[in-house]
Amino acid sequence: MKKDSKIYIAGHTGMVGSAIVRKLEREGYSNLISRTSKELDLINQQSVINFFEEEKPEYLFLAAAKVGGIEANNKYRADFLYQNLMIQNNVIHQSYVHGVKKLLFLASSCIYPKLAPQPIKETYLLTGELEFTNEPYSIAKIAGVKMCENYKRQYGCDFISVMPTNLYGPNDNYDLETAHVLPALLRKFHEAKIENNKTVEVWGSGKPKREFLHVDDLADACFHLIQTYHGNTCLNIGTGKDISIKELAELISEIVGYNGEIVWDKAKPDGTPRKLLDVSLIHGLGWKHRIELEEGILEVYKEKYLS
Ligand code: GFB
Repeated sequence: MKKDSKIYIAGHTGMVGSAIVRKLEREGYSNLISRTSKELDLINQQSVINFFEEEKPEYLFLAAAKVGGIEANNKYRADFLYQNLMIQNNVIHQSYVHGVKKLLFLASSCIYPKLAPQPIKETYLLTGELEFTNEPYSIAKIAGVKMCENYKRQYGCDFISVMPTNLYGPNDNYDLETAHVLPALLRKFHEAKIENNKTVEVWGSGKPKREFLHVDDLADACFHLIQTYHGNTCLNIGTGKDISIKELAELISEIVGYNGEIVWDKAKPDGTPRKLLDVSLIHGLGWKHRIELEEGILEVYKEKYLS
Protein backbone atom coordinates (compact mmCIF):
# COMPACT_ATOMS: atom_id res chain seq x y z
CA MET A 1 0.00 0.00 0.00
CA LYS A 2 1.59 3.28 -1.11
CA LYS A 3 1.00 6.62 0.63
CA ASP A 4 -1.06 7.80 -2.35
CA SER A 5 -2.95 4.53 -2.93
CA LYS A 6 -6.68 5.03 -3.23
CA ILE A 7 -8.18 3.56 -0.05
CA TYR A 8 -11.92 3.30 0.56
CA ILE A 9 -13.05 3.08 4.18
CA ALA A 10 -16.64 1.82 4.13
CA GLY A 11 -18.31 2.94 7.35
CA HIS A 12 -15.98 5.86 8.08
CA THR A 13 -18.40 7.63 10.44
CA GLY A 14 -18.73 4.63 12.76
CA MET A 15 -16.48 3.78 15.70
CA VAL A 16 -14.32 1.30 13.76
CA GLY A 17 -14.21 3.13 10.43
CA SER A 18 -13.31 6.46 12.05
CA ALA A 19 -10.50 4.80 14.02
CA ILE A 20 -9.12 3.33 10.77
CA VAL A 21 -9.27 6.77 9.13
CA ARG A 22 -7.38 8.31 12.08
CA LYS A 23 -4.73 5.59 11.85
CA LEU A 24 -4.26 5.98 8.07
CA GLU A 25 -4.04 9.76 8.38
CA ARG A 26 -1.46 9.48 11.17
CA GLU A 27 0.59 7.17 8.93
CA GLY A 28 0.52 9.73 6.10
CA TYR A 29 -1.99 8.16 3.68
CA SER A 30 -3.52 10.98 1.67
CA ASN A 31 -5.88 9.42 -0.85
CA LEU A 32 -8.68 8.20 1.41
CA ILE A 33 -12.20 7.98 0.07
CA SER A 34 -15.43 7.72 1.99
CA ARG A 35 -19.17 8.22 1.60
CA THR A 36 -21.83 8.79 4.22
CA SER A 37 -24.81 6.44 4.08
CA LYS A 38 -26.87 9.32 2.66
CA GLU A 39 -24.39 9.73 -0.19
CA LEU A 40 -24.07 6.00 -0.88
CA ASP A 41 -26.57 3.36 0.22
CA LEU A 42 -24.44 0.21 0.45
CA ILE A 43 -27.58 -1.91 0.59
CA ASN A 44 -28.47 -0.83 -2.95
CA GLN A 45 -26.60 -2.93 -5.51
CA GLN A 46 -26.79 -0.44 -8.38
CA SER A 47 -25.52 2.42 -6.21
CA VAL A 48 -22.55 0.28 -5.16
CA ILE A 49 -21.82 -0.68 -8.78
CA ASN A 50 -21.91 3.01 -9.79
CA PHE A 51 -19.62 3.97 -6.92
CA PHE A 52 -16.99 1.34 -7.81
CA GLU A 53 -17.11 2.31 -11.50
CA GLU A 54 -16.59 5.96 -10.59
CA GLU A 55 -13.98 5.65 -7.83
CA LYS A 56 -12.13 2.35 -8.54
CA PRO A 57 -10.60 1.98 -5.06
CA GLU A 58 -7.34 0.03 -4.80
CA TYR A 59 -7.63 -0.95 -1.12
CA LEU A 60 -10.69 -1.36 1.01
CA PHE A 61 -11.59 -1.60 4.70
CA LEU A 62 -15.14 -2.96 5.07
CA ALA A 63 -16.24 -1.51 8.42
CA ALA A 64 -19.78 -0.59 7.35
CA ALA A 65 -22.35 -2.71 9.16
CA LYS A 66 -25.49 -2.64 11.23
CA VAL A 67 -24.20 -3.20 14.76
CA GLY A 68 -25.47 -2.94 18.30
CA GLY A 69 -25.60 -4.46 21.76
CA ILE A 70 -27.43 -7.55 22.92
CA GLU A 71 -30.92 -5.98 22.95
CA ALA A 72 -30.59 -4.37 19.52
CA ASN A 73 -29.37 -7.65 18.03
CA ASN A 74 -32.27 -9.52 19.57
CA LYS A 75 -34.97 -6.98 18.70
CA TYR A 76 -34.00 -6.00 15.15
CA ARG A 77 -33.16 -9.53 14.04
CA ALA A 78 -34.38 -9.23 10.45
CA ASP A 79 -32.60 -5.87 9.92
CA PHE A 80 -29.30 -7.21 11.28
CA LEU A 81 -29.44 -10.18 8.93
CA TYR A 82 -30.69 -8.41 5.80
CA GLN A 83 -28.67 -5.19 5.98
CA ASN A 84 -25.37 -6.85 6.80
CA LEU A 85 -25.74 -9.50 4.10
CA MET A 86 -26.60 -6.88 1.50
CA ILE A 87 -23.75 -4.53 2.41
CA GLN A 88 -21.18 -7.33 2.39
CA ASN A 89 -22.41 -8.98 -0.79
CA ASN A 90 -22.42 -5.70 -2.67
CA VAL A 91 -19.06 -4.45 -1.48
CA ILE A 92 -17.13 -7.74 -1.59
CA HIS A 93 -18.49 -8.73 -5.00
CA GLN A 94 -17.81 -5.32 -6.56
CA SER A 95 -14.32 -5.39 -5.06
CA TYR A 96 -13.74 -8.59 -7.03
CA VAL A 97 -15.34 -7.19 -10.22
CA HIS A 98 -13.27 -4.00 -10.04
CA GLY A 99 -9.99 -5.64 -9.09
CA VAL A 100 -9.49 -4.24 -5.57
CA LYS A 101 -5.92 -5.21 -4.64
CA LYS A 102 -6.75 -5.96 -1.03
CA LEU A 103 -9.85 -5.93 1.11
CA LEU A 104 -10.12 -6.31 4.88
CA PHE A 105 -13.52 -7.38 6.21
CA LEU A 106 -14.49 -6.84 9.83
CA ALA A 107 -16.36 -9.76 11.35
CA SER A 108 -16.89 -10.22 15.11
CA SER A 109 -16.08 -12.62 17.94
CA CYS A 110 -19.81 -13.35 18.36
CA ILE A 111 -19.73 -15.55 15.27
CA TYR A 112 -18.17 -18.38 17.30
CA PRO A 113 -20.34 -21.07 18.87
CA LYS A 114 -22.08 -20.00 22.08
CA LEU A 115 -20.33 -22.65 24.15
CA ALA A 116 -16.95 -22.76 22.40
CA PRO A 117 -14.01 -23.94 24.55
CA GLN A 118 -12.02 -21.01 25.97
CA PRO A 119 -9.88 -19.29 24.85
CA ILE A 120 -11.45 -19.49 21.39
CA LYS A 121 -9.18 -20.48 18.54
CA GLU A 122 -9.91 -19.48 14.94
CA THR A 123 -10.48 -23.16 14.10
CA TYR A 124 -13.60 -23.31 16.35
CA LEU A 125 -15.69 -21.42 13.78
CA LEU A 126 -18.77 -23.44 12.71
CA THR A 127 -18.24 -26.18 15.27
CA GLY A 128 -21.41 -25.59 17.33
CA GLU A 129 -24.67 -23.72 17.86
CA LEU A 130 -24.72 -19.93 17.92
CA GLU A 131 -26.01 -17.68 20.72
CA PHE A 132 -29.71 -17.01 20.02
CA THR A 133 -29.69 -13.25 20.75
CA ASN A 134 -27.19 -12.51 17.99
CA GLU A 135 -27.70 -15.42 15.61
CA PRO A 136 -28.86 -13.21 12.67
CA TYR A 137 -25.85 -10.89 12.98
CA SER A 138 -23.51 -13.89 13.37
CA ILE A 139 -24.93 -15.67 10.32
CA ALA A 140 -24.40 -12.53 8.22
CA LYS A 141 -20.83 -12.06 9.48
CA ILE A 142 -20.00 -15.74 8.92
CA ALA A 143 -21.23 -15.30 5.33
CA GLY A 144 -18.86 -12.32 4.95
CA VAL A 145 -15.91 -14.33 6.24
CA LYS A 146 -16.78 -17.12 3.81
CA MET A 147 -17.14 -14.63 0.94
CA CYS A 148 -13.57 -13.43 1.52
CA GLU A 149 -12.25 -16.97 1.89
CA ASN A 150 -13.97 -18.29 -1.24
CA TYR A 151 -13.33 -15.28 -3.49
CA LYS A 152 -9.72 -15.97 -2.64
CA ARG A 153 -10.03 -19.71 -3.38
CA GLN A 154 -11.95 -19.32 -6.66
CA TYR A 155 -10.67 -16.01 -8.04
CA GLY A 156 -7.40 -15.47 -6.16
CA CYS A 157 -8.63 -12.20 -4.58
CA ASP A 158 -6.47 -10.97 -1.70
CA PHE A 159 -9.44 -10.55 0.66
CA ILE A 160 -8.91 -11.13 4.39
CA SER A 161 -11.16 -10.96 7.41
CA VAL A 162 -10.68 -10.32 11.11
CA MET A 163 -12.59 -11.26 14.24
CA PRO A 164 -12.41 -8.42 16.76
CA THR A 165 -13.53 -8.93 20.32
CA ASN A 166 -15.97 -6.45 22.01
CA LEU A 167 -14.81 -2.93 21.14
CA TYR A 168 -15.03 0.49 22.76
CA GLY A 169 -13.61 3.93 22.06
CA PRO A 170 -14.33 7.32 20.47
CA ASN A 171 -17.55 7.59 18.40
CA ASP A 172 -19.22 4.72 20.25
CA ASN A 173 -23.01 4.46 20.50
CA TYR A 174 -24.40 5.69 23.87
CA ASP A 175 -28.09 5.08 23.17
CA LEU A 176 -29.17 2.92 26.10
CA GLU A 177 -31.47 0.72 24.04
CA THR A 178 -28.99 -0.16 21.31
CA ALA A 179 -25.53 0.35 22.90
CA HIS A 180 -23.01 -2.28 23.94
CA VAL A 181 -22.39 -2.77 27.63
CA LEU A 182 -19.33 -0.55 28.12
CA PRO A 183 -20.70 2.75 26.76
CA ALA A 184 -24.11 1.96 28.29
CA LEU A 185 -22.59 1.58 31.75
CA LEU A 186 -20.43 4.69 31.39
CA ARG A 187 -23.55 6.70 30.62
CA LYS A 188 -25.67 5.09 33.34
CA PHE A 189 -23.07 5.56 36.08
CA HIS A 190 -22.21 9.09 34.96
CA GLU A 191 -25.85 10.20 34.89
CA ALA A 192 -26.54 8.50 38.24
CA LYS A 193 -23.63 10.41 39.78
CA ILE A 194 -24.76 13.76 38.35
CA GLU A 195 -28.38 13.18 39.35
CA ASN A 196 -27.45 11.77 42.75
CA ASN A 197 -29.36 8.53 42.16
CA LYS A 198 -29.08 5.83 44.82
CA THR A 199 -29.10 2.90 42.37
CA VAL A 200 -27.93 1.99 38.84
CA GLU A 201 -29.64 -0.79 36.92
CA VAL A 202 -27.32 -3.22 35.13
CA TRP A 203 -28.66 -5.97 32.87
CA GLY A 204 -28.45 -9.72 33.41
CA SER A 205 -26.73 -11.65 36.20
CA GLY A 206 -23.31 -9.97 36.00
CA LYS A 207 -21.73 -13.40 35.50
CA PRO A 208 -20.94 -13.36 31.76
CA LYS A 209 -17.35 -12.53 30.92
CA ARG A 210 -16.26 -10.27 28.10
CA GLU A 211 -12.98 -9.18 26.57
CA PHE A 212 -12.70 -5.48 25.61
CA LEU A 213 -10.36 -3.90 23.08
CA HIS A 214 -9.85 -0.19 22.45
CA VAL A 215 -10.78 0.61 18.86
CA ASP A 216 -7.46 2.41 18.26
CA ASP A 217 -5.70 -0.89 18.97
CA LEU A 218 -8.04 -2.61 16.51
CA ALA A 219 -7.26 0.01 13.84
CA ASP A 220 -3.57 -0.57 14.45
CA ALA A 221 -4.03 -4.32 13.95
CA CYS A 222 -6.07 -3.82 10.76
CA PHE A 223 -3.40 -1.49 9.36
CA HIS A 224 -0.71 -4.05 10.14
CA LEU A 225 -2.66 -6.95 8.60
CA ILE A 226 -3.76 -5.25 5.39
CA GLN A 227 -0.09 -4.82 4.58
CA THR A 228 1.33 -8.08 5.81
CA TYR A 229 -1.29 -10.84 5.95
CA HIS A 230 -2.35 -12.88 2.93
CA GLY A 231 -3.67 -16.04 4.61
CA ASN A 232 -7.11 -17.59 4.52
CA THR A 233 -7.76 -17.73 8.27
CA CYS A 234 -10.07 -15.13 9.80
CA LEU A 235 -7.79 -13.78 12.55
CA ASN A 236 -8.82 -13.11 16.15
CA ILE A 237 -8.02 -9.60 17.44
CA GLY A 238 -8.21 -9.03 21.17
CA THR A 239 -6.26 -8.59 24.37
CA GLY A 240 -6.40 -12.21 25.53
CA LYS A 241 -7.89 -11.06 28.89
CA ASP A 242 -11.51 -10.86 30.01
CA ILE A 243 -13.53 -9.69 33.02
CA SER A 244 -17.04 -10.39 34.29
CA ILE A 245 -19.81 -7.83 33.71
CA LYS A 246 -19.98 -7.45 37.52
CA GLU A 247 -16.28 -6.54 37.62
CA LEU A 248 -16.76 -4.19 34.67
CA ALA A 249 -19.67 -2.44 36.42
CA GLU A 250 -17.57 -2.04 39.58
CA LEU A 251 -14.61 -0.72 37.60
CA ILE A 252 -16.74 1.83 35.74
CA SER A 253 -18.47 2.87 38.95
CA GLU A 254 -15.05 3.51 40.49
CA ILE A 255 -13.69 5.41 37.46
CA VAL A 256 -16.78 7.62 37.35
CA GLY A 257 -16.71 8.11 41.12
CA TYR A 258 -20.23 6.81 41.77
CA ASN A 259 -21.00 5.66 45.30
CA GLY A 260 -24.51 4.18 45.00
CA GLU A 261 -25.72 0.63 44.62
CA ILE A 262 -25.80 -1.67 41.58
CA VAL A 263 -29.14 -3.40 40.95
CA TRP A 264 -29.22 -6.39 38.59
CA ASP A 265 -32.11 -6.66 36.12
CA LYS A 266 -32.26 -10.42 35.67
CA ALA A 267 -35.10 -10.16 33.12
CA LYS A 268 -32.52 -8.95 30.59
CA PRO A 269 -30.50 -11.58 28.68
CA ASP A 270 -26.95 -12.57 29.63
CA GLY A 271 -26.00 -13.71 26.15
CA THR A 272 -22.92 -15.87 25.62
CA PRO A 273 -21.42 -16.87 28.98
CA ARG A 274 -17.85 -16.20 27.83
CA LYS A 275 -16.00 -15.36 24.61
CA LEU A 276 -12.33 -14.97 25.31
CA LEU A 277 -10.26 -15.00 22.15
CA ASP A 278 -7.06 -16.96 21.67
CA VAL A 279 -4.77 -14.30 20.25
CA SER A 280 -1.66 -16.40 19.70
CA LEU A 281 -1.94 -16.28 15.89
CA ILE A 282 -1.96 -12.48 15.69
CA HIS A 283 0.75 -12.20 18.36
CA GLY A 284 2.83 -14.49 16.12
CA LEU A 285 2.30 -12.02 13.27
CA GLY A 286 3.88 -9.20 15.27
CA TRP A 287 0.86 -7.37 16.73
CA LYS A 288 -0.18 -6.93 20.37
CA HIS A 289 -2.66 -4.52 22.01
CA ARG A 290 -1.27 -1.46 23.79
CA ILE A 291 -4.16 0.13 25.65
CA GLU A 292 -5.14 -1.61 28.91
CA LEU A 293 -8.80 -1.61 29.89
CA GLU A 294 -8.73 0.76 32.85
CA GLU A 295 -6.62 3.30 30.97
CA GLY A 296 -8.89 3.03 27.92
CA ILE A 297 -12.11 3.50 29.90
CA LEU A 298 -10.66 6.52 31.68
CA GLU A 299 -9.65 8.08 28.38
CA VAL A 300 -13.08 7.47 26.83
CA TYR A 301 -14.86 8.76 29.93
CA LYS A 302 -12.82 11.96 29.94
CA GLU A 303 -13.36 12.53 26.23
CA LYS A 304 -17.10 11.87 26.34
CA TYR A 305 -18.16 13.40 29.63
CA LEU A 306 -15.43 15.55 31.14
CA SER A 307 -14.13 17.62 28.23
O1 GFB B 1 -22.19 -5.59 25.08
P1 GFB B 1 -23.44 -6.39 25.01
O2 GFB B 1 -24.68 -5.66 24.68
O3 GFB B 1 -23.30 -7.54 23.96
O4 GFB B 1 -23.68 -7.10 26.43
P2 GFB B 1 -22.71 -9.03 23.85
C1 GFB B 1 -22.68 -7.78 27.14
C2 GFB B 1 -23.19 -8.22 28.50
O5 GFB B 1 -23.40 -7.06 29.31
C3 GFB B 1 -24.52 -8.97 28.48
C4 GFB B 1 -24.66 -7.13 29.95
O6 GFB B 1 -24.45 -10.02 29.41
C5 GFB B 1 -25.52 -7.90 28.95
O7 GFB B 1 -26.67 -8.44 29.57
N1 GFB B 1 -25.14 -5.78 30.27
C6 GFB B 1 -25.30 -5.29 31.52
C7 GFB B 1 -25.52 -4.81 29.42
N2 GFB B 1 -25.81 -4.05 31.50
C8 GFB B 1 -25.95 -3.72 30.20
C9 GFB B 1 -26.43 -2.54 29.54
O8 GFB B 1 -26.83 -1.56 30.14
N3 GFB B 1 -26.38 -2.56 28.16
C10 GFB B 1 -25.92 -3.65 27.46
N4 GFB B 1 -25.91 -3.58 26.12
N5 GFB B 1 -25.51 -4.78 28.07
C11 GFB B 1 -22.87 -8.41 21.38
C12 GFB B 1 -23.56 -9.01 20.19
O9 GFB B 1 -23.02 -9.33 22.35
O10 GFB B 1 -21.49 -8.22 21.18
C13 GFB B 1 -23.19 -8.35 18.94
O11 GFB B 1 -24.95 -9.00 20.41
C14 GFB B 1 -21.72 -8.06 18.81
O12 GFB B 1 -23.64 -9.14 17.89
C15 GFB B 1 -21.10 -7.52 20.08
O13 GFB B 1 -21.03 -9.18 18.41
C16 GFB B 1 -19.59 -7.44 20.03
O14 GFB B 1 -21.24 -9.06 24.12
O15 GFB B 1 -23.50 -10.00 24.67
